[in-house]
Amino acid sequence: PNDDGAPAWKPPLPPAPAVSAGTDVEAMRDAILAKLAYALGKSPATARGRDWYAATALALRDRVVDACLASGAEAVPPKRVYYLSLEFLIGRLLSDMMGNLGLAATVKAALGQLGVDLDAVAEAEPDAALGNGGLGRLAACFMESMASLAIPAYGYGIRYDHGLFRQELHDGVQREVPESWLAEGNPWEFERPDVAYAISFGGDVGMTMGPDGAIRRVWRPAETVRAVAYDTPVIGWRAKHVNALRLWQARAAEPVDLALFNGGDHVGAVAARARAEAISRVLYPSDGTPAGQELRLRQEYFFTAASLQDLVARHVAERGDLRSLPDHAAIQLNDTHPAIAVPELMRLLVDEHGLSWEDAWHVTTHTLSYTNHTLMPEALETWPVELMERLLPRHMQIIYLINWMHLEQITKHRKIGAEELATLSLIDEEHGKRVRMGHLAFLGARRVNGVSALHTELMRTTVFKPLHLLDTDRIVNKTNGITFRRWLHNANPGLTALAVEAVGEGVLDDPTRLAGLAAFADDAGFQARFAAVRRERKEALTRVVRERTGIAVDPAALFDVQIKRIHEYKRQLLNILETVALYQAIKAEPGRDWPARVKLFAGKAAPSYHQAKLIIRLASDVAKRVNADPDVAGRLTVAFLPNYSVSLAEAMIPAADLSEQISTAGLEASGTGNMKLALNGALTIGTLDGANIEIRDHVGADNIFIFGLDAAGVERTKAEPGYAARAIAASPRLKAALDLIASGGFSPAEPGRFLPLVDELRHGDRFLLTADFDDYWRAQREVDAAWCRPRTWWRSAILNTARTAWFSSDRTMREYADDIWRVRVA
Ligand code: B1H
Repeated sequence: PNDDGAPAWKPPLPPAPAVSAGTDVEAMRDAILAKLAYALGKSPATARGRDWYAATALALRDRVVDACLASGAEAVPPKRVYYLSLEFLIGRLLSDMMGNLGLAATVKAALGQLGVDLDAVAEAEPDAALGNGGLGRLAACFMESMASLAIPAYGYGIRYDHGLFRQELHDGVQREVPESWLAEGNPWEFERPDVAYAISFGGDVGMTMGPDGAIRRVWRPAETVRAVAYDTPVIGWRAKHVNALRLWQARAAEPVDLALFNGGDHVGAVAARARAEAISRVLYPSDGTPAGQELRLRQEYFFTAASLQDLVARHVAERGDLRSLPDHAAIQLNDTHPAIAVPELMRLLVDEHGLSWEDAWHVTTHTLSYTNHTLMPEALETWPVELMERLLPRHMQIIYLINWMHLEQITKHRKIGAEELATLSLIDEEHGKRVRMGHLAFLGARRVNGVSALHTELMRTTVFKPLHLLDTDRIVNKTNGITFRRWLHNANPGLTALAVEAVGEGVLDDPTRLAGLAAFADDAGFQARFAAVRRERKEALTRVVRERTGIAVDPAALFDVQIKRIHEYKRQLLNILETVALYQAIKAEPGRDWPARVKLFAGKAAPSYHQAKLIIRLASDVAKRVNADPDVAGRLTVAFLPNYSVSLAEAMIPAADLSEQISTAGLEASGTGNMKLALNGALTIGTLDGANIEIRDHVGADNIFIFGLDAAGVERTKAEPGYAARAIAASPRLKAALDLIASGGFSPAEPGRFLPLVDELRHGDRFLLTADFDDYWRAQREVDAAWCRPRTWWRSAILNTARTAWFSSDRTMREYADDIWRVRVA
């Protein structure tokens, strides 16, 4: 034992044989060669990186199919989970598939025999960026965890031709370029032309008499498109189980209007087709600002209706009676984007399958559950009644009926004022009649969940308070998680190998064994190994930074990382203000021994979000001046990395020393990047917001830098008019930073460039940057001091890795399975 009494770091065990037998390698090599020849029509001599990637993926897909057949996937399980999400931010799949099949070393060796480098092959895979940020990435982590836990599940979404835009930066100005991830085909998916459904829009609703003499409604739609399924297998850890991600592509009912075509109108002949196919053309890059577009509502209904038809057909085929649907299916609505599932399932059950309203309502409210991901007013979906009536007339009738029964139920039992009734209604009458999709999802759901403890509490006390008081059991907390296979094993093999050496192979199956690393937190030898792993990732990231920005950074410096969508509430601007203040402080006191720091930013702004785009521009302009100033050279470097993606996250997270999680308290529902960074041993500087609170509870207050107002403090401060002006007046450091920006210090050619940002802070400051600035500065200087004491820094870093096992999405999925879905986990 060393002086702390902790067991000393023991020499590493001899590595286990990586590959079981040479014949596996040869079989894999031959399988790849066969795919190259017979599926791609190429020879090793003519194959490009992309061909090797496709051949390797196809060979691996065969193994996934074998694993699927071996796991008895054909059998009917007692209950399935259906995860409906408009976004699945998957990223690349090759290392996921190799890792979970246990074939990473085999594939590397097989390609090696062919003279091909696995890393280069992996780089040829485009990211599947079918999501905006945390919400979409969460869906992807959940899919992987469900497969690893052998929970029978389908993910349902849209197969967008173009995922999230590619971000180019031209002098700091974001330009959006379409991303074409399917341009050269997708070797992972299976097209299912036989799995197709008709999806209708518009028209009107008529009446008819059923055989029982009862009146029935018939929707007579004006337009119908086809939804065609594409399945991507999702394989679990150690290939135990395989699920499918089923994404729908929109196709026209008729590919061409032959009469128009033969009449010479070659463009008009395919106009209807273009309109239909537009539904699955592009992912909305809105992220938190309602798209407010008819096409967005068409997307939402399109994939929800196709998914419900699919699962209803499966249930009828397997079980016959739809009244038993809640026993065999649990449908999770990922935010309100699929909330139209509530009236659509009612319509299917009542209009198409003849159930009574009461039976149908019982089935619906015992099958659906809803996850809320934000309480920010601008992100809460509402749709104009007028638009709903035009696009989905039968659904609007059903919504009115649900609302009438819901309000009847309340007024039957107690007297209630008009004002309170208005807060409970599905229809918001204050902003022109609009349907509140959150309310609709709440009423249709058996369980409604928040994504962190704080966020769940805020759901109960703010937006959903009136509905919560009607049924206090409905809202439950399910704190988010991340899949460790991608975010630790695959993204950081060096750290994973170190953990395996220290606490044994079992850590790969049971992340709670990471706790065993705590015993080595003070061990100098272990700290050195931990630091060496980090150093190696930082050197790799240094090369990426140089390639993407031309900026040279020192891998010995503290890497301070803020990576997430650009949004005012996430407060990248607070980080930039601190950067400017630090720049001024170093210039004022050049003699002090300032620790070397590299500030790294990455993230995309919604194309129409002007303030967010201006924040990117400011970061770039600050980088330009700071990096060129010899007075701060070697102490402060700033870089904004373009085109943040899952793949870039995988490169940045293992290289981060400091994780910036600095949102205005109460506004970040959870965060998941915070978990990935802490797991990889970055220390967090953050507010008491979202899952940061739970991260602090796990890693310990000594191993995290907390600053700023908490959610209650934010509410109190907002109630004091003029707080921004007072805060600026009280902080010379903040005032000086704002003045330098406002006077064109970073934009001499256009001094007023950043006035919209500065003015917002001086006259409003909705996100309380001014209120938190001084405490943020204090916390950052604490970071400096801690960085200068390597023994305590690495101790904290190791404890972060050791104590974040609870944030595994396996834990999250077990909680959903137990409390929400009531499905057994193998
Ligand atoms: C989250 C969104 C979101 N919350 C609308 N809400 C979108 C809303 O394109 N849109 O219209 C897209 C995304 N995304 C995030 O969900 C939260 O901000 C994070 O705090 C949370 O970690 C994540 C997963 O729960």
